[in-house]
Amino acid sequence: NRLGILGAPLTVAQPNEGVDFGPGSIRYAGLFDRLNDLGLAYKDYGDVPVINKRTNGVDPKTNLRNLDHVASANEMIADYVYDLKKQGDVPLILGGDHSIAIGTLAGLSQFYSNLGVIWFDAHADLNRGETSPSGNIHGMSLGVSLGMGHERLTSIHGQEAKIKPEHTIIIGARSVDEGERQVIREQGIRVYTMHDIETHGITWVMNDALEYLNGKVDGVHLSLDVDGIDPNHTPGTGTPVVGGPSYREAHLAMSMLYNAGVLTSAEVVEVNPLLDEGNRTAEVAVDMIASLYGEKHV
Ligand code: DIR
Ligand code: MN
Ligand code: MN
Ligand code: MN
Repeated sequence: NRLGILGAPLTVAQPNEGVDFGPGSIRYAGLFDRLNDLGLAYKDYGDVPVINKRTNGVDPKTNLRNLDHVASANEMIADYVYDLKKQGDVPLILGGDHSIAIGTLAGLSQFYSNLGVIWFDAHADLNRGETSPSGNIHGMSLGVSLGMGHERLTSIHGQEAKIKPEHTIIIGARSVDEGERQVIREQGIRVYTMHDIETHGITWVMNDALEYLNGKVDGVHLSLDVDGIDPNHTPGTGTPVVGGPSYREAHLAMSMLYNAGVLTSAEVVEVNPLLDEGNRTAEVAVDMIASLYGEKHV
């Protein structure tokens, strides 16, 4: 099927300006050339016209920043993803900060009753206002999609949870808050930490993750936060965490997803060219995307 590419340039769910240029920086990093080389059909739907307005600080009642704008932007993103999917295209969403997963998964949820989610990230993004150390909604998007958090966010495209904890996998986690740990334990979310990657290798981790989802899900969505990769390779991102998977490990994870043939949608988020060295983080993002859609080096 044709790839449907959609930019979601939201930035106000985290503190750094510039992640709104993520979609453009990924396009300029050679995305279309690489897809052309793969002989892949695609359509670029352009960017969702989100409004990036910041209010002053955290709302003391909710401990959330910019809730109104994050919620209305994600409503719009959900609609656009829904329409793209309705066309029969395979969604590839370019962020934007990671809160856009709220919209992506809400839009996708109408097409799947048991969507598997692979959350490749240094963080767990399982906070809610009550547990967040920052009030930044990009650290809450996985939780919101699981039905936890402010009603303005969890109710986008329907009240019910968009995904299930037993179909949710986090890979690369190395910065997890106490409240998030509790959610992981209570909900039984599968997490492959850096420790697991080092102990067993990325090949084992990916095979184990794929086996875990096998037979239980009717689709698999990859949510790739570029801060999941070691910041030596992806310095252009707002909340880098040292000690992540190498370029090669991430690259292999992507090609294993391709080889498994299970992927039904993907998003790549948190590329911030204003924090980057040249455009290298977007270039790594494009390498990962190419690998995800079947690029081989010979
Ligand atoms: C932290 C950082 N756990 C928070 N989260 C980030 O603010 O909730 N997520 N950076 O990507
Ligand atoms: Mn994230
Ligand atoms: Mn992250
Ligand atoms: Mn490659």
